[in-house]
Amino acid sequence: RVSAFAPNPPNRNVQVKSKHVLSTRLFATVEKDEAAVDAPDHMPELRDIAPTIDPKSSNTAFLRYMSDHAFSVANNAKYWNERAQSLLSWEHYPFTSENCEGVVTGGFEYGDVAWFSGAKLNVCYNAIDRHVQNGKADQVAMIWEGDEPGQVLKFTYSDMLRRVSEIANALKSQGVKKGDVVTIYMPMIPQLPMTILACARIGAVHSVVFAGFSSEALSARISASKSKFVVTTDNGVRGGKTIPLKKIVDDAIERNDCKDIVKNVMVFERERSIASDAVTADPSAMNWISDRDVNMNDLLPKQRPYCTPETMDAEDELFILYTSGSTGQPKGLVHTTGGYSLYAAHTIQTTFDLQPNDVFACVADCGWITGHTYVVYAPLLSGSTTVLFESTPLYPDAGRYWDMVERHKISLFYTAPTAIRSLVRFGDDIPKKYDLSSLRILGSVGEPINPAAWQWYYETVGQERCTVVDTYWQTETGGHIVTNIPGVTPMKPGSCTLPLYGIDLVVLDPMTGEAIEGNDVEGVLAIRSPWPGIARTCLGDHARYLSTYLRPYPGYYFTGDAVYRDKDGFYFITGRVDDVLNVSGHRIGTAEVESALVKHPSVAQAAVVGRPHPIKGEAIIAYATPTESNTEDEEELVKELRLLVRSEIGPFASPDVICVTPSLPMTRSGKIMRRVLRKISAGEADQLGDVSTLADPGVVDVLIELMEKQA
Ligand code: 6R9
Repeated sequence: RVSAFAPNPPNRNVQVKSKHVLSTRLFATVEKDEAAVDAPDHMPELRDIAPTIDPKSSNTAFLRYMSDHAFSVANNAKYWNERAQSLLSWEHYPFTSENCEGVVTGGFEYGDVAWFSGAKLNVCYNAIDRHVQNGKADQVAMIWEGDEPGQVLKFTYSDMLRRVSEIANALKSQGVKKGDVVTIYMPMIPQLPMTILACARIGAVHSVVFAGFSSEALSARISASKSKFVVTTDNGVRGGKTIPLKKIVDDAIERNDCKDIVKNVMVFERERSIASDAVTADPSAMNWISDRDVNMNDLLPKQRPYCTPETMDAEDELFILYTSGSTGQPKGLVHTTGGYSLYAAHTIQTTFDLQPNDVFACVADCGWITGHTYVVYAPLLSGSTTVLFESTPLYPDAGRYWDMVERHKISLFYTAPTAIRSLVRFGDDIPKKYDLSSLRILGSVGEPINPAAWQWYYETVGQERCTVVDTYWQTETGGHIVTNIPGVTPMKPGSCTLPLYGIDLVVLDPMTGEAIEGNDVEGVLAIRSPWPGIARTCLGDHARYLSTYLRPYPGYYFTGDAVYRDKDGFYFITGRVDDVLNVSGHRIGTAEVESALVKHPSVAQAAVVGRPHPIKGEAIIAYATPTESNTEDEEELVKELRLLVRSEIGPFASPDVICVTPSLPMTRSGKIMRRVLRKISAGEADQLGDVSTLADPGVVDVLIELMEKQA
């Protein structure tokens, strides 16, 4: 059993001093027979383990949270106006504490939200220069932990200023201008965050593509963003394996219309970038295309190590990040300069109680939003020390994280439940071998954390001394939106607990779209009013932005997640309601995998569903029906399909099971009944429910038999 009220470090963060307006909404109790309301069926254990919270016994910090939260929601513009002035340095800030009119304009009707428009700042200046100017020139800004343990580089804030400036000037020398999109396809070497910041410095819009994506996926993202510039490395190294990134970039540019789009590929040599004594790689080994490719390691020594930061409007685009949705096409979400950076700084300081002397290790890859916000922007905007981790939790063994915690005296550690689950298997002795006394707060992100993983994280890693923060958010939200706050709000295992300041969270009835009041209720999760970190549009497709997020429930931002609000008002995310899977904390659209499968000439139709997986959260189960003319051997076909998914999306999207079937469960109107496939995949064929609308009910038995063979 875990205690809900483990000792929390006091939060020294100063929130807006508000009049104490007590929110009653959180504890509005509903008169209902408690036993009559079931927990979401796939999370029964959570209800079991989650203790009841008696509001009367709540500490003052918690009561203060409630009043601050209520204040921040009721006075949205005023609240963020204060945060903006205290957390960022603006070149020009047209609002005053007395007058915050215009701090936020637009809304959810047209999706024309703008924060602080007219205000000017540079995010890179805020992440580096101001710390150099304020006495932190020699403080370590970034610790790089390479793939091999002990392969460490440290960069002070003044090192960062020089390095980022050199890269910024190198980008300029290649013709990159304010507003240009720069695609970054790089491994987790120091030059990755530095290139991100260099783009921000000169006002270029970065589009980081996770280096696990295939050449086709990279190509689609370059093409969609019309990105003339690509920055990459010769190779990436992870878990001892070398990945030829430049070669993948070369292949990507051969695909779609990228040959006409990409003018310039800037290549870092990984070895030369991390070791000053490394020898120059042989250009012929890198398939050098002389009128297109530029060697960054040759270019950098020629650059002046100072570059003047570009003045940007708060609403200028800062970056694009592609994420999966319910169609085959990934969405390029656009984040803007002022709102995003404010939200990054605000959330890390609130959720992680981040202090300047903290060593913050978020072990996510910079190719995902978690890496953007909590490896790069948030810790550096806050003037602390960030850790950049190139390897995996299991390389060279399952003690890698804890070894790193000990060596770097990491105080705040942030990972995903899937990584925790993969380590639990190796037992308690491994973390116990290391000195973990530097740890203060442990974070979880990406998917709901199951009780067993939570307990292990809290007891074995955190030694019942550290707060575990379960941070719920999305690529679209820019930063945390629902999480407990150390020393302020209580932990509840499996629950991301309560909304952060400024987030007006609602549970909607999925059918009527009405907000559901009271507690012990289920519905879909939505937000009532804009916050600074919200993505502003989908690149080149605002209609898609509206139809995905703002039109499904008019007046609200729709997260796509289902939620249960328990009797204490605490939130439990119960899974996505769209066709998006969460595999090892990675968002994968079933439609993306399906469109990859049907590219095979022998496949007539494909359907992809998720099924619970003990480590990955969800496993990908694919069903494919062969064309009538297909003569291919089944085993061969499955092999080819697997390769196809790897080459269309990336190895991380490779299905766990590919089942070749003569037919799929279709309704008479020709729709695939995924509900049926999900149940069969999960081995719950006895709970199929109503299948009377199936065109051919006989298909069910065929599929059950096929699935049993797979197991
Ligand atoms: C940050 C990130 C977003 C989706 C989101 C939800 C799931 C993230 C969670 C969580 C339960 C948490 N999710 N954090 N579910 N508890 N603490 O992961 O962004 O890749 O865009 O995924 O991940 O389903 O909608 P992204």
